[in-house]
Amino acid sequence: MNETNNFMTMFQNAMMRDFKSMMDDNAAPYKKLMAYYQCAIYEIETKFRVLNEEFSLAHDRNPIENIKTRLKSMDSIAEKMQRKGIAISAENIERELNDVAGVRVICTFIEDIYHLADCLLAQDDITLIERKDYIENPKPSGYRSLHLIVEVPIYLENEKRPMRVEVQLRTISMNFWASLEHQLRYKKSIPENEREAIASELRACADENAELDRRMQVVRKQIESFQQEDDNSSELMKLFGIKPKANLL
Ligand code: 0O2
Repeated sequence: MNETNNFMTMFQNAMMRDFKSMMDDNAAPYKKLMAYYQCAIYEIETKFRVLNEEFSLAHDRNPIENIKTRLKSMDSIAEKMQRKGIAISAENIERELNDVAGVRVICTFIEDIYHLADCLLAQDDITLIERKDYIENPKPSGYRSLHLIVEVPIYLENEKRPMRVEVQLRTISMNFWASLEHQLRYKKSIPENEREAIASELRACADENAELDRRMQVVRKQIESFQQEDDNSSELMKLFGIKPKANLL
């Protein structure tokens, strides 16, 4: 009896070892690929942080409110590959999907979005794969953002590897809107007529948001034009050696 038990334990242990090594063997290419995508995210995020820093020195304000990054989950990757009817393998994921690595840049003003996008695309290690301007051409849902699929090289021990990253640039109000609309998409329990009413209200909100973004940009320009006069006068004061009055605040 004892001999049988020992044999069973040895058999189970061997099975477990085989299963684990099979999982490790199969998981290794995915883990590696996901690590590469994570590195690509670091590269793109750093590029935006550098641009933000430089811009804030030159213009005394930050064009970027926030940067969010995400790696697509294995579940979402599997679901998308199935939807597209493509067999799941590390090579196919890399060839077929553009949005495994995602960087979302939340900007203060619409002009900042286009300026940052131009600055990124002007960098000589960035290749533009696709550009979708949902600000100029909003989706029927009301969704607005500028999407760029770019390729950025990552430098590994023995190789330079181009990796694709989806960059979404949007204003604070576009982001606020998209988060709320995203909830509507994934709440399956909402009855169809309610869903349509909410979607229609969201479309109206998206238009109002767009108008607000436009007006806020005009106000910023007005304020900046006065700022310019302030800067010019302080330059003149410096030139003539006039000391500014102490700021009492
Ligand atoms: P997640 O979890 O946000 O990543 P493709 O990805 O190219 O096969 P598509 O639709 O051509 O599919 O891509 P597109 O239009 O560039 O949009 C991809 C992403 O943009 C979506 O990712 C969303 O993040 C966002 N998006 C696009 N349209 C809408 C919209 O109407 N509402 C909201 N809230 N977000 C939108 P995923 O894959 O949906 O998921």
